[in-house]
Amino acid sequence: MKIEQSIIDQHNQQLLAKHTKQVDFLKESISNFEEIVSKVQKFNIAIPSWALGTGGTRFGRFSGKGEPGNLEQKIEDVGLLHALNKSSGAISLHIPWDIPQDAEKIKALAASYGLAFDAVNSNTFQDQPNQALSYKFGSLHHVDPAVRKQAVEHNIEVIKHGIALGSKALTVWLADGSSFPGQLNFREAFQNTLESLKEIYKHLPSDWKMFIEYKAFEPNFYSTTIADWGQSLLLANKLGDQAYTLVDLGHHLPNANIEQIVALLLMEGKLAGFHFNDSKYADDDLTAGAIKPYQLFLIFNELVDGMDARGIDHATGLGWMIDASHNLKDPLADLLQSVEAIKMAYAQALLVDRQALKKAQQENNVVATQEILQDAFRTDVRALVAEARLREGAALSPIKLFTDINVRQQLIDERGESTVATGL
Ligand code: PSV
Ligand code: MN
Ligand code: MN
Repeated sequence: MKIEQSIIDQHNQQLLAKHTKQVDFLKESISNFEEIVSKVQKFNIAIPSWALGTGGTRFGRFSGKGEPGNLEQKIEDVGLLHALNKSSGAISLHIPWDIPQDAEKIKALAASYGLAFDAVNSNTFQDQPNQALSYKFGSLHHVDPAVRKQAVEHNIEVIKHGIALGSKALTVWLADGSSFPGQLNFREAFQNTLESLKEIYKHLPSDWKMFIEYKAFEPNFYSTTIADWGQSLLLANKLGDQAYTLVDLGHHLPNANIEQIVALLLMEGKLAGFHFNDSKYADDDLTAGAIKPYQLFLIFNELVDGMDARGIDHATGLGWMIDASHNLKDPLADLLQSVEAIKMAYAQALLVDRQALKKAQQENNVVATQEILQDAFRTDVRALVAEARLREGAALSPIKLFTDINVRQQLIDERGESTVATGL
């Protein structure tokens, strides 16, 4: 299905009077309202192909209805999101779940929805049917060079698919690690990983980036071979200028100061970008901003500050993506909520009075620094973000329109009730 522009315009018409009042109110208090709106307008967040279906947990999976059953339908789903919010203009594919049979056709289909292809993701955490060697004990770090070679070749294959689609980055997330002390020689595992990544790196086109994702735990529970930002950065530095550290918000040990990590990676020119999600306990993959919206704001506060300091374009300089899982909510509704939360955090960070903050920091005025940050965080920017959408031709309230026209029912009518999308 496609959402016609006339449906969006009609929806906007209904909400316009109230919206205009809210915008007028905000304009009175935000002197650079126009500048912030135009930045928010340009800000897009990619959608991962694996977040379009219900994820389940290791205890069970309650399938959703009308889920996308193939790559074309996944693109259609992201197209729906993008029509509603004009902020989800790219899809990130996971190979081999999303192998495009005809790249040109798939590219044209995506373009018809205004979508580009974000980073491509390799998968060496599962064994595929007919695969020669198993990844049970890891992939790029494996003790057996033949397994490492197989995993390297898979990544090279993924790059080729990405080139055909116009992607510009490869994201490597490894499940490699150990669950018991003594199982692994840490130094050898790290060296093997580095050597494997070096092989893959050789095959990166010159305008590509390699994103190295870290994760502290799970599926292995004693050690992960790329466990934290230090280990990822070590690899990225050894690999070269095209390698960067990717921050997935759910991949840290509890209470980690992610905003500080982000600030330093950005300072070093080694921040790849993000997998946005939220969590209370671990890699919960919940809706961005659902649990810790202040943390999300503080991260964006560092991002805006650091990107401006380095002259990095906010919209295109880093990789922005969601990495979520949906066990209770409709995945599309959840993704709309995540995008909204991310854009709000971004808008609030743009509100921070940087000059006043700098001055208060210099004076060690701790009361003032808190006031300045929280003043921005506590500003209700919903109408500002909606205004940015309106100007892009998207819906004033994507969630309301999604519900009002019953997008899910339309998808069920088209695709059926018992559908299963590939995903984590
Ligand atoms: C597993 O934790 C994970 O969620 C990682 O965050 C990856 O980015 C994603 O799966 C896809 O491989
Ligand atoms: Mn991730
Ligand atoms: Mn994860």
